[in-house]
Amino acid sequence: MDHLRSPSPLTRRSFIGAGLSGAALLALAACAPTAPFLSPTSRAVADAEAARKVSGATTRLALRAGTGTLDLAGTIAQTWSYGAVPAPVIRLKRGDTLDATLENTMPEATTIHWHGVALRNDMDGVPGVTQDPVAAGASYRYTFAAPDAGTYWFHPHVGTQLDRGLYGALIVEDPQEPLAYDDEWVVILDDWLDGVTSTPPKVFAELSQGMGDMKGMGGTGRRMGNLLMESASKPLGGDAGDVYYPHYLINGRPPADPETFTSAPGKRVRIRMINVGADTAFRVALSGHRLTLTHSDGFPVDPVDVDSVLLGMGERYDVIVTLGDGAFALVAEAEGKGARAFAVVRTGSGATPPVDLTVSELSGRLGTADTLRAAAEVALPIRDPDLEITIRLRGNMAKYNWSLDGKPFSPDAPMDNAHPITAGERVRINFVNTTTMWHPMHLHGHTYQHANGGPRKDTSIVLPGRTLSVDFDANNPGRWLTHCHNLYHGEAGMIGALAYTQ
Ligand SMILES: [Cu+2]
Repeated sequence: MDHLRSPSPLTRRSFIGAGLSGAALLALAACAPTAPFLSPTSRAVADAEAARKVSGATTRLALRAGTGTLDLAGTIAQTWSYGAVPAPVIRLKRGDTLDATLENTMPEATTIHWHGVALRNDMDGVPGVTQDPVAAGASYRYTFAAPDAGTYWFHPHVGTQLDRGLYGALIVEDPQEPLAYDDEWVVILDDWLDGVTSTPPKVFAELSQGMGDMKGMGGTGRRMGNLLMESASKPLGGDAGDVYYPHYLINGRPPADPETFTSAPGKRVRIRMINVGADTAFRVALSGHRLTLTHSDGFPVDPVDVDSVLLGMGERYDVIVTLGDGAFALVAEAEGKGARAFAVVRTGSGATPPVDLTVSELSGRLGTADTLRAAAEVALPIRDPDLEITIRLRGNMAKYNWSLDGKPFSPDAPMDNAHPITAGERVRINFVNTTTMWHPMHLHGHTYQHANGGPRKDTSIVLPGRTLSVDFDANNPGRWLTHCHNLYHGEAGMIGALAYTQ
């Protein structure tokens, strides 16, 4: 019955090892994939999607990515967008399915990443990891259930496309919304240069040359070409950014042509803030008002009253504000860069505030993730981690060699340095920032919780020289990136992966 015997691993190993020394054999074994990863199209991914509680409702829409223009108060910028900048807000209810067909009329391949959504892995929009890139002229259908209410957004995950006009808000409403408010505004913050002073690929090429020892930490907003030589921020622990932007936008509009939000005195408004910038943190305040911070990256927190809120790239905060009577400045300071985005809130008569209005709330109590606690209903049950992954943020401006653990991401072999995780585990990630710059670290497919009862989030500022520990439950099988959401740091290689084992 010899023909029924399984091939012996020993026999196979001795065949491979023929002629190799014991040490070489060990090295080979160390390189072999000991833990094959689940594929995005595996049964486990489909099963996880089937287990999601769905409402049965489906929202169908088309997103046409193409070339176009953006009118910046008379400056016409050539750019790429989903038709408008930002794209029209996509709204679902929790449990609804989104069925979005992307039509790519741009001159290069693209994808859409649904930032923050714990969705099925094969819809996560990461080329070479969860799908093939959508070629110029091709289409792709994204279909997934949105399991959690909250403020999310979408953008390409290809090259430097995010620093053009390719972004929009994805709002997942709670059918049993516990918050009481009269109105809701989406405030999208962006740093803009595309088609004005440069293009994102050119900026990345310049950055990639490295800045030598030229980069200082003294002042604010000194530039050289498209690069920022000085951009200091206290809450960001030093250097605030790398890129000079001629415009900062709220909902696609510069301060010279601001959006005006109208309402009435005494109304309670929920403001959903989203930082879609590539290289800019924003400090947001509404003149004459305090803000009650209620949600971080879509998930509720114990409400905290603040004067202003700091958002790194990719972060979202929801606030509730009770409006006064008059005209007010909604300002988003480009943190450490000496410029701002601006909009107007009007509930009555009065002169429109000037763009350069001194807004005292900007220097008041600042809401940041480390001041927040997860609301009880979304706090993770207390549990010791089964697995602890330490990720060291590395690199510097001189060489522009940003990486995780000194292993720059390889698009050709994206799983080479992936951290294996197993479904059901409580996983702790320690982001250790060994650099002299802050980094907004993002995890795909999960909403972790900051250690010691902190907020639920998917994108978190990690300050220079500091460590941020976050916990999550491995309950969404697949292959997931974790990366710096400074677009140019990511493009330089500051991307890693966590992958579920089979
Ligand atoms: Cu970074």
